[in-house]
Order: sequence, then structure tokens, then C-alpha cells
Amino acid sequence: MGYERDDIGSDAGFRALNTTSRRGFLRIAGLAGVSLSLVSAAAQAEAEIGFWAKDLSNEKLVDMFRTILRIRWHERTMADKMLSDPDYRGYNHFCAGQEAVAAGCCAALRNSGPYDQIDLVFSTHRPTGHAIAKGVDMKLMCAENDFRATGLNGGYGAEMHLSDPSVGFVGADGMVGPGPVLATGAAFAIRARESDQVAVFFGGDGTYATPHFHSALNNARLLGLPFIYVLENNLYHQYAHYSFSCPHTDIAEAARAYGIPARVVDGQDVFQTYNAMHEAVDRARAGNGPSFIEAKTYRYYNHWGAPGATAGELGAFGYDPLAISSFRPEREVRAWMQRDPVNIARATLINWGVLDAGQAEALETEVRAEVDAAFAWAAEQPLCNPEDGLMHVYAEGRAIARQFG
Ligand SMILES: Cc1ncc(C[n+]2csc(CCOP(=O)(O)OP(=O)(O)O)c2C)c(N)n1
Ligand SMILES: [Mg+2]
Repeated sequence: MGYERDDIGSDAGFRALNTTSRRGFLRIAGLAGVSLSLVSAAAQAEAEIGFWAKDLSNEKLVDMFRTILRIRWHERTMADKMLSDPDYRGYNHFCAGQEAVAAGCCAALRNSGPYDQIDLVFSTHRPTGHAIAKGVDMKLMCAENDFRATGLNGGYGAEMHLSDPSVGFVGADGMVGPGPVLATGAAFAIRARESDQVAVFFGGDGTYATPHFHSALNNARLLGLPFIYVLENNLYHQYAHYSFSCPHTDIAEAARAYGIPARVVDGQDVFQTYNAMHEAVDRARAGNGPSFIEAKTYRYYNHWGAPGATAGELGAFGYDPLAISSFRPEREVRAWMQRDPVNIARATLINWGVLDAGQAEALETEVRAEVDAAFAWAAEQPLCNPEDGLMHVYAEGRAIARQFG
């Protein structure tokens, strides 16, 4: 069954961050690569990964922390709205706890520029963290998620159909499975155009047991595509532990079977996810084919909505009333919350002398104000019309029957 639950709380790396100077930490990091606090023996054995984050400017490092905070406060504000505002209509698959995967991976991508040069992200049914990290406008996303006509996609897409080509966020996808096939198709087009873009798919541990996982990886390897599969292993698909559908402890092993370089990283540490993604992006842009990153992570709330949660409090505790085949023990949720991506990023930056505690707090206050303003703006937007739900579904006017063009 996955990696041992006891390992989850044993965060030697986080302790190292707290007790060593930046220089000392970097020396250890240089020796140990990404595997400081890592959960997988396989990952520790492959500690040759470069520690790219040490070369980043302070501004870029703070920016990654800001992204984590923006995702986190978007999550918490939305959960509180659901629990306390009867007029709120949005639904959500919360990603609180998983922010460092989206933030670190997207920080290594090209997120602005013309559509034929920007890197592309294909997301899942749990898309809001990826969307924020890729640069989607938070106000427009808040309006979209609440079915407002001025939202990102006219208010008829909402959370599971968010899409913003202007930042290379191709979109969320309510179907578990097809995403990597779409992304490898895009990667094929990128290669055909001789562009140096990369196509990235974020997918859960639940995607392992779909045929798309295997065919996408197989074809990406055979064709040497600029494709990166970021697998967010949060241990569960809906209410079942991933060991119900996958025989591997590290799903990365499956990618290796297709001949694809694969890393297992601590998904709670934004600098580890950044490092692994940096390496994968370099490989893809150089024409050296696909990569696979498995980020071990955890979601604090339940599968969707915020069942079990309390307004103003982070996490859903206790027995999940919607559980079918399994449930998440309260102790497991609390253990993962000890390795919170916000705290890890903040502690690292303070330890490195990039920020002091006061500056970190001021940044968080600023982000909370931004998120509050985004939700307030969205709440004042006009609602969409129910009939808009069929917009762009059918062709307008006559469609001429034809075959082969
Ligand atoms: C083809 C398909 N089957 C079933 C579902 C219902 N469903 C929605 S999310 C989910 C589990 C996904 O688990 P995972 O890939 O681990 O992602 P996570 O929710 O943990 O982020 C399932 C089965 C679906 N959306 N699509
Ligand atoms: Mg999962």
C-alpha cells in the first residue's frame, strides 16, 4: 500500500531546512539532489538531479511562494463561501495541500507570449491550482466558477471546463483519462511546427489505470515528443486508495517501463517540483523527448466540495460521509498538514534570507486582499442564462454534409 503512513510525517528535509544555513542547506541539497525529505527509496537512489532553484533570483523565489499563497487563499476563501454563503453556486475539487506541485512546475514553464510559443498545460477535474499557477486571471476564474456571464468562459463552463488560451492553459477536463492523449497530440503538433514549446499534462494517481496513461506514454516515447506527464499522487482517487488500482508504490516505475526518464519528488516542496520540472523542460526543448514526474502530495479537503470541513478551518477531518470503498483517517490528514507546502516554502525562504517573517506575513496579507477582491468582484457580475449552456455545442446555420474535406 503506497508508501508507509509513518514516512509521511518523517520530514528530515524540512528539519534540515530549519536547522541549516542556506549555504549549508545548498551543500546538502547539492549532494542529495531532490531527495532531502523524500518518501521513496528509488528517488533517493537517483539523487543526481541538479538543484536549479539555488540559482534563481530572489524575485523569482518570492514569486513561487506568492503563487502557493494565491492558490491556498483562493481555496480557503471558496471553501468558506460554500460553507457560509447560501447564494454561492460554485462547486470545486479542492487542491489545498497540493499547491507546490502546480506552483513549482508552472514556474519552470513559459507562461506568456504568442500561442505558438507558449508552453501548454492540460489539466484535470481539479484544475484551479494549475490555472492560477499558469497565470489565469483570478477574478475571471472566480466569476466563471460561480456561473457568471462575464467569467473566463462566459459562465457556462465553470470549474471543470476552465480554459484560457492566452496563458497556455488549454483547459480543465472532467474526464479522467484522455488528458495525456490530448497533450501528446499537442506535443506532436509542436514538433511538427519545429517549435521549442512543451506540452504538459497534470494528472492524478487515478489516471494510471486508464488506457490513455499507457498509450500516451508509449507513443510519447516512440515519437520522442516534447511531453511532460506530472502525476500528482495524492494517494486517493475519489474515495479509494491508489493501491486498489495500481500495483506500484511509485507510479513512476510504470513510466520507466516505457523507457521514459521518471522522477519521484516531494510534492510538498515547491523547490523540488521546480527542479524536476526544470530538468524535464530542458530535456524536451533540446529534442530529447518526454519525461515523467511523480509528485507525492495530499489534498486536505475531501474529493469535491468541502464535506466535513468547518468554515475558517483548513482541512476536512474524520470519516468522509461519501466514502464508498475507503476513507481517509483523520490522523493521515493531520500528518500531511504537518508538511504544509505554504510552511515549507516560507521556512525555506526565511532560512535562505530571501524574506523575513514580517515580509512573508505582509505578502500573505496582500494575497488575501487580492483573493477577497476577486470573489467580491465575481459576486457582482451578472449570472449567465441557463440556455447559454448549449452555446458552441452545435454548429449554427446549415452544415453541409461532406467527406474528406
Ligand atoms: C472517465 C471517468 N471516470 C470516472 C470519473 C469520476 N471521477 C472523477 S475524479 C475521479 C478520481 C480521480 O482520481 P485521481 O486521478 O487520483 O485525481 P484526484 O481526484 O485525486 O486529484 C473519478 C473516478 C470521471 N470523471 N471520468
Ligand atoms: Mg488522486
